[in-house]
Amino acid sequence: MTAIKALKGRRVWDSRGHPTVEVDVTLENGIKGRAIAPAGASRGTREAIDLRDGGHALKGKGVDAALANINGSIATTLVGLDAMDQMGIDARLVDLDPSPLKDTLGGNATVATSLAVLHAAAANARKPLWRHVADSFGYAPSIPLPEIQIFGGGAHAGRRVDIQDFMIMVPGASSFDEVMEVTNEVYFAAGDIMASRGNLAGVADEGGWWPVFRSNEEALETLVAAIEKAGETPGDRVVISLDVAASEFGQDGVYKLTLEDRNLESGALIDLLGGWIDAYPIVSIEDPLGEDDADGMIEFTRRFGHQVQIIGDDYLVTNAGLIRAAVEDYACNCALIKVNQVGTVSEALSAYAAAREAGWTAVVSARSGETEDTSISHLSVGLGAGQLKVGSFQRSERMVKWNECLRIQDDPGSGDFAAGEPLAGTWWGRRHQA
Ligand code: 2PG
Ligand code: MG
Repeated sequence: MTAIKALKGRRVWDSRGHPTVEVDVTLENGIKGRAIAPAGASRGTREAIDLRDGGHALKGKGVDAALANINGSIATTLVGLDAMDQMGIDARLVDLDPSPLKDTLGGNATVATSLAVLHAAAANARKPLWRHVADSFGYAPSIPLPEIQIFGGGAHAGRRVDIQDFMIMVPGASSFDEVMEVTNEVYFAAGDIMASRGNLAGVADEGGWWPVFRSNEEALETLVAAIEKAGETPGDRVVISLDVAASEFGQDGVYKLTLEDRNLESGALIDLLGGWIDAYPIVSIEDPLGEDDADGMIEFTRRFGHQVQIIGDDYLVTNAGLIRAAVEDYACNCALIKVNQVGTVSEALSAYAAAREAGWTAVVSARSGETEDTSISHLSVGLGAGQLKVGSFQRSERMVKWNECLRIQDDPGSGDFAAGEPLAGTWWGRRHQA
């Protein structure tokens, strides 16, 4: 037993310049752990809330109430408890705020606390975080296959295109370094193409190029051109992954494509995405339909689940119960894991376990509002999750997480690079790994 001696929350600032909360945990022996809460922009309605102060100051995003909870009831409850008992710590946080969305304490307060305790416990065990996670929760570590954004969109780019993330994956790479190298080539090739067409307009929230396109499909065409310009054959070593984030532009089974000025019913959106799967080397699609469109998700997965990875983000919100229901329905075949969606490490681990028990793949993911915190790089390695999504290939709150993976892979025992293994169940896996 190593007791928590003190817990302190402070206000720091995220990659969008908004306030967020950081927690320092100090153990009785002086060892410390620290974590920062990230923040989403395209948030599921069933995810833990970020407690914000509202009002005019700081665009309503002040975190005084969340900090008061950390420095008040959370500190009072956790001081004296064993930091090595993550499940016990998280259970106390849940006791303190049993509301489904953590609207009393705030998911931002609980996630920073829970992760800071995990960091302190790892330091106390004299282990890097990834190894502490692997050892404590019984997983075999591996270096993840990244999903890296080339163009932003949706809520991360002033809704300039409807689709939120146009990403690449490099499952044909033989190392994480090779993924970084290929991504650099494709990312800058995409920028060069946009510059030459006179439509380069900066970067979006996660560092991907700001999308000046006339249609969603023009983004896909440009992405294919960028892969080719980088000297690659699309669909070979490099493939495409999309986060449609459909809840952002659809409700009650009707989807409004603003850029193309048309409304699509669920079935028509499924057909449109299916056409893209046929025409482009797409291997993974996240939230193809809205969080309220279970029938659409089930139909989409029935039609395309044997070809592509179908990720639930807003649809599952890192919630073990929702994942089990979606497994039952076959409404997707992969879970996105964002600790702050559910609010504690233990609950995120339950969600991860539920996905794995079903034979699903999983992607550990950042939020669009991020910081220098690298916890998720360690979680993806320590859980052997196989995949990691942190945004693009620019801006330090993104690069710090890719760079951390490069450091972790030099640690003995951090496992092999997952490469294309997580995509074994897709068309890519069947073509390349037979
Ligand atoms: C997502 C995330 C990250 P946000 O939808 O997967 O891209 O976005 O953090 O805004 O929810
Ligand atoms: Mg998403």
